[in-house]
Amino acid sequence: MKVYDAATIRNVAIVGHSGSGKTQLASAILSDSGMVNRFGKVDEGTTVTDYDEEEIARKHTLSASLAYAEWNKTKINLIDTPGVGNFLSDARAALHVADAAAVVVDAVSGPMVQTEKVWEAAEELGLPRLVVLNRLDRERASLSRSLDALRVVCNRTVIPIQLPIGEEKAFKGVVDLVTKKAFIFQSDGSGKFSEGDIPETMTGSVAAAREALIEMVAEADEKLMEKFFEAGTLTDEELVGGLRSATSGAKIFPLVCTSATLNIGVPQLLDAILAYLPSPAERPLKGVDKSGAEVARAADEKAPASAFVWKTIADPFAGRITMFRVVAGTFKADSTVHNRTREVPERLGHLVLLQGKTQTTVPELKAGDLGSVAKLKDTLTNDTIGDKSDQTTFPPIKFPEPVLSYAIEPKTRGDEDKISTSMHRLEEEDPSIRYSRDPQTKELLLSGQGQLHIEVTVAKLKRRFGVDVLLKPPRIPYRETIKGSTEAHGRHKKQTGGHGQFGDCKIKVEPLARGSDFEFVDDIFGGSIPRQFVPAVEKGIQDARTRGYLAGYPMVDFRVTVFDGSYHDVDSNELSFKLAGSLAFKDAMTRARPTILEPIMNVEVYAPSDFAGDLMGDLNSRRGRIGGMDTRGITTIIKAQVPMSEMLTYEQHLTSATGGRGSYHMEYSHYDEVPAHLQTKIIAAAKAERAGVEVEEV
Ligand SMILES: Nc1nc2c(ncn2[C@@H]2O[C@H](COP(=O)(O)OP(=O)(O)OP(=O)(O)O)[C@@H](O)[C@H]2O)c(=O)[nH]1
Ligand SMILES: [Mg+2]
Repeated sequence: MKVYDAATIRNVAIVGHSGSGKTQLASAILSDSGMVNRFGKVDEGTTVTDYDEEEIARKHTLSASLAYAEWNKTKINLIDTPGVGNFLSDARAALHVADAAAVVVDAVSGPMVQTEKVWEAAEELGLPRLVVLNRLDRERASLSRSLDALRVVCNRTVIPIQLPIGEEKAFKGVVDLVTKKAFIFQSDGSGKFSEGDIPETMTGSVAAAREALIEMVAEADEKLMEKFFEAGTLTDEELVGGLRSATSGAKIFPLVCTSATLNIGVPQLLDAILAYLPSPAERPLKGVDKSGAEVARAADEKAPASAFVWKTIADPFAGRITMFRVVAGTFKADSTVHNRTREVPERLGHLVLLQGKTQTTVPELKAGDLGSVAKLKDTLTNDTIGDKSDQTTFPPIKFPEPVLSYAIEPKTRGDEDKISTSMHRLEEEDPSIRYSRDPQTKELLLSGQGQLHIEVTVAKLKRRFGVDVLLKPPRIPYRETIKGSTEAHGRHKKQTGGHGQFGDCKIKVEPLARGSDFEFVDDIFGGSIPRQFVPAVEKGIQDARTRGYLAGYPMVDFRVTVFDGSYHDVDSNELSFKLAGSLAFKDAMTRARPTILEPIMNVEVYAPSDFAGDLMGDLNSRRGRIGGMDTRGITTIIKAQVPMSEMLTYEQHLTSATGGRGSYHMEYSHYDEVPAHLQTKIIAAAKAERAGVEVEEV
């Protein structure tokens, strides 16, 4: 494989809602550019970018993967990303290292909830975007309806640069509005096409669409606007130049038309990527220098080397595979680099390009390219590696906090250690999961973005690391807090015979604002509790609060002030004051009006408008608070806040209620008090669960 310089590279993240055809599109691109001999199909499990067994079995991309195509002497790096909500963090990570996004949209459903999410993520990064309107061969596919919705959901400046020839089953090619050429494709999926004149029936619509495109391009640039007013139109040259700079500047979002399964429109998409999207040479990346000042790093291959790690794969055989973008300089195989984030040296072995899972070694990688390396020792996702003289680091990708936890249990006794080491490897690969141990029940907890995310993680654990675990029902991370203030007293005394124990403290407890967690204030004057024992009081209270009071959930959002106490010269020790602290906490809880908090989620539901009434009724019955409703074309968007405990079965409900045409996105919002009648149930359940599990000490 050739080594490319920045000007002959394009880095494109393929993003969009699940099922819009991203993976199939990547497959068509690889086939049309001659990178593979066989046109892989998602439905047959033969695509390059969905190579993982889990992806093949589920027919969904679950992890971002890399591929590259050579087109007109330019290397197009593609990152195929997941569209399923649970896995969207990988799409966000990909956008961080891409210079542009291809936002794939299903021409039947139009933009959906994850389309909007990835659009927002690209917007935050200021990324240029092409909209790929795919699945135009399907029944009820529509450019005009999709465009109406896209203009509301995404941006007013989404503008077709092509029109489809033929509708639904008869979709057979595209008209390029810039060159006014028509491309008619063979129906065998070979991607072969013939060039011809615009079909007569389309001359009117093509002229109108071209006019709209010219106006939009003129509007994006003052000089062009003047020319447009003078001449009433733009020359072809002005149109191409204007479209390129407006697209690169993320002012205009050109739309192209495809069918990824029939392989229609794909070569024209590649032409558009080359013509209108920027190369890395045109997009310096923002980093920070040693002093924390922002710096822009241009893709200069002669500069000191610097690369950003955006993804890590935990392979039990090949070890860690580290995927990075060379931001500046040149990386050479078999060399030593410096990890700037951790300040440790790293030895690079083979540098590889990934075509799905297939690795090709290259002697070097230049600025602007995406590459990988195996078996790095200390480097993880979000690190910066490079020349030791280079002080730049790049801002980390923010991964979402887990929203749901399941208890897991090894199927084979004694597998705990194996679970722990394997889970740490998987955490390196996927920073949106968390593995921990429940302080109350001592159960192993696996936390992630949703049920599917957890199931996939458990499947990976089994397949890659040979550890089989049992998934228990999801747990809601309830919290406890107090609503009242009170003073309380705790005294631990054991002075019968031998060396005694004596600890005694008085505390005040008071509620704090939501999200403040816990504060401890030492307000002891005059030595009523000797200095060295105050931390023991705090420790006793800390231990007690993590065990909760009502139902065993950690108590948060309150302050404890220790203001008095007494001690015994001989019998007082740390343990006694710890126990006194714990007793004072329990005493306080009898009067501080403890209550249970539950996590509330921000939920956005997208569905065809006919379903809006039913879906709102359902959200209400889930104790949801509807925050707003919006109609965008044929789609209604409902925003609501719903307790997490009511959302566990939502996925199944939405699918069956809308025949699979609805989608939703959910993320953690805040904690709120659980209604009293439900608290009773939670307390009873906690009691039942604990009976026989653990008897509290003290
Ligand atoms: N009729 C038709 N089907 C398509 C087209 N593109 C993709 N499909 C089918 O749609 C389904 C989903 O395609 P994928 O490429 O896996 O979609 P994706 O966007 O990668 O989905 P995720 O990986 O879940 O985000 C598969 O069954 C494809 O065969 C198309 O242009 N026309
Ligand atoms: Mg996919």
